[in-house]
Amino acid sequence: MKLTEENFKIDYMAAIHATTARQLEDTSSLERYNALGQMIKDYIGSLWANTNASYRADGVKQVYYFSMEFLTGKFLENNLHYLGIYDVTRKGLRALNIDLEDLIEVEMDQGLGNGGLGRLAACFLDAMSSISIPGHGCGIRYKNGLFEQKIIDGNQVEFPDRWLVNNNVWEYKRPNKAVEIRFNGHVETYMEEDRLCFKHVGYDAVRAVPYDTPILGYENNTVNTLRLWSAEEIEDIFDFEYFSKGNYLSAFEKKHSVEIITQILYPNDAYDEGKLLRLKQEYFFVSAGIQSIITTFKKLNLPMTEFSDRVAIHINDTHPALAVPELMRILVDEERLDWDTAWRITTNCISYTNHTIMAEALEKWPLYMMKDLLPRVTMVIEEINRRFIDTLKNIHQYTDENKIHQMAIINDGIVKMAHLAIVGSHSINGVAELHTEILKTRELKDFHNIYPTKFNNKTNGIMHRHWLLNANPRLTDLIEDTIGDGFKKNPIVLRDLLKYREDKAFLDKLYEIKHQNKEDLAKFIKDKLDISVDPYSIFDMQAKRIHEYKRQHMNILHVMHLYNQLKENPNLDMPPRTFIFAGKSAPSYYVAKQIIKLINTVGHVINNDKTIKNKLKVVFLPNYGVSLAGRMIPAADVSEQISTASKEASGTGNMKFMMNGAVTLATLDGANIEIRKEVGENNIVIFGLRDKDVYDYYKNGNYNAFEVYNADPALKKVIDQLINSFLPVPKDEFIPIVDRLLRFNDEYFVLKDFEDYRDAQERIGLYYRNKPHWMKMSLTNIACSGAFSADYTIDKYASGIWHVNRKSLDFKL
Ligand code: 4GP
Repeated sequence: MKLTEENFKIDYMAAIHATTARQLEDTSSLERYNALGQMIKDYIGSLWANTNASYRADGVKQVYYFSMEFLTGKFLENNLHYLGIYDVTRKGLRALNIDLEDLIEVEMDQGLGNGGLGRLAACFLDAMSSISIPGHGCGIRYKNGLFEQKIIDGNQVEFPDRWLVNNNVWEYKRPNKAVEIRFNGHVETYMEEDRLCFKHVGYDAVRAVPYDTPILGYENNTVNTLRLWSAEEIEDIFDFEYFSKGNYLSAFEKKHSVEIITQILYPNDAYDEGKLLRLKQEYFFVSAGIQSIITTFKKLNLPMTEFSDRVAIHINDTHPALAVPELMRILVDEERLDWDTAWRITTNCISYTNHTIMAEALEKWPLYMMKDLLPRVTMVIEEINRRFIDTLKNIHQYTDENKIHQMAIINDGIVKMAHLAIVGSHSINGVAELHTEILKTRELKDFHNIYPTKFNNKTNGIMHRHWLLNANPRLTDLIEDTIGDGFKKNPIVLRDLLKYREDKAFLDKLYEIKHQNKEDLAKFIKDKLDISVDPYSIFDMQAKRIHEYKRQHMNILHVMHLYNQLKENPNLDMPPRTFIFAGKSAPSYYVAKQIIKLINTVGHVINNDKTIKNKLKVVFLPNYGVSLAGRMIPAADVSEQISTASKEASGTGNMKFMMNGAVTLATLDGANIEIRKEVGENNIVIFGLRDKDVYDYYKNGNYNAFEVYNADPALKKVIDQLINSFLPVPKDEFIPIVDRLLRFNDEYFVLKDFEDYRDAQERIGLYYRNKPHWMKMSLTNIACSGAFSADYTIDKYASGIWHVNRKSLDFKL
């Protein structure tokens, strides 16, 4: 949009007065931020209205991306860039003596997600808008996002994330679009014109109220919607009888029991099986979302049979899998379609992405619980299951009762959400080539046998405009000066940078930018943690949720090994290294929390040891989230992607780091494999077991962790140091970690891969010391990262799964 500095100032002063009723000089940073947000939201308003009007006028097919998590982070900076008014805003504010950077800092992260899956959903929303796909998000407006992590005495301590405390300037509450969600009660049957009908009675009703946030496309006037649902009482009253008697707690009891549905986001990675509240949350937002989609569809005045021509519903992992029976319920009970027609529409609409093969993440619900909470929906699932088993027997001629039992949606009193999602959708995709292969040939093999064409791969992607343009303005400027700004809309053209591989002047500039970013991060670390790190050292980073399969403990054990070497020989010729960790552990995942404690304890020892001459430092940056990632990633030299092969479905941090010029140190797992294909094997450092080795060990049971431990003195030494008073903690503190590695035979092959990892780290050191060589590797990573833009991923979802068209043609891949 066009905006002059003068007009900006006029609009901004009006917004200050309207939102604060104060003079500018009397306002706080928060008020100034809110005024700016309000003003930008006003600018967006007409674009948003126009986008929706044109979708409706043309009756285009629209995508609804259902996700329990949307980790969107902040909006202000992005919205300014996308409207093309970042510079004028900055200048206009400067003229009023305000720093835009300060206002950007004030915004709180919208952290409504745990990690990869939630962040991916946010990147996908951006990409849908930016490549002009009519596509919206549907989720839950949790009052508290993922907990805030503080490190106290080396331990993770969780605090509530009150992201709404200052009001959320970007959302619109739309009470007129509220819908009713029904829980509990029972089902009555009756006949109507020869048709057996079902009625849900005696239920408890809850009001689902939508809050809409605009999702802007990049300079294309498209504004899609992220609709998050909040639970309220149907009639917002409290019990007056209790109140008059002074029993205030009871007076509000019902209100609280309803509001609790959207109070908190469940931390995952240690999935609490059978948590009723979680099931309530899942049905709550799925039912609300589908009801609102149906209302929108009905405005087109088309027969219900055309529903799947106009609507695609995507379920982000199994959490929204109740979309299958809920859509069936509405089509059959309320729209009076016959079962087969309803089933055709439902399966044509719904598609499903699997994000992990970790057993603990596979959702299962006790049948009795589901029946109690969702009596009619459970009947629908039972019918889907009955028909599915029929198909297995009659169409696929299955006679093996055992196999049928295993594949059933319901067996042994348990409802399996992955099976429901697979049976009820037309597309099932994995998120990287290897992951999809593993789904097809191992984890979901039986389903792949009967539905070979449903399975497909869509390798994840990232929002390059966020992770490059917003996070790394220095690098962005250099790229723009060198190859023009085409990469902003078409990131594959970053490949043009490959021409500069031998250009010393260019590589020097690249080095200088990385160094400045490292200086900035070093300052941040000093301010935050009072640890001095050397910006000339290798910044080696592992930033992601803490999990044994991601093997942060292998990383810190290697750091201990380097420390041991330095203690033996303080003059050891080794490039100085700073190991930087960040990530949250699920509060109930004990070993993961011990890993955090271990990193901090080792850090404490190393960082305070003067004898090693600052050659080694360890930093754990607390409260990893979108904003912190934006500070860290541009400063990374090395990106640690060291999961046990086969366990990391894709990873997306790996893509963000490479885009900012870090060299990946990786196992052949998830999207690391595709990264290697893009950059070539000389520009990535690979080590460790392959997925096949891992499966062979599991199958043959011939791995013996003790043998590996006994055979490698350096490894034995660091493991022993966990429990021999080397670390300043009680001797039994880290026994759970050692037990997992030895007594329980090292499920994730940390010991097995240790030696190879050590060698790989040595190679990293050698390459880094050869500066021109290193900068070429770094440049190659940046140049090849465009392929991982979510714009391309979404383009493939649109054509291959959703069958939707781009609404405008102003963007070409
Ligand atoms: C994550 C996977 O662990 C990660 O490999 C992948 O990149 C990401 O999804 C997006 O596809 N899974 C989750 C989860 O976040 O909660 O299962």
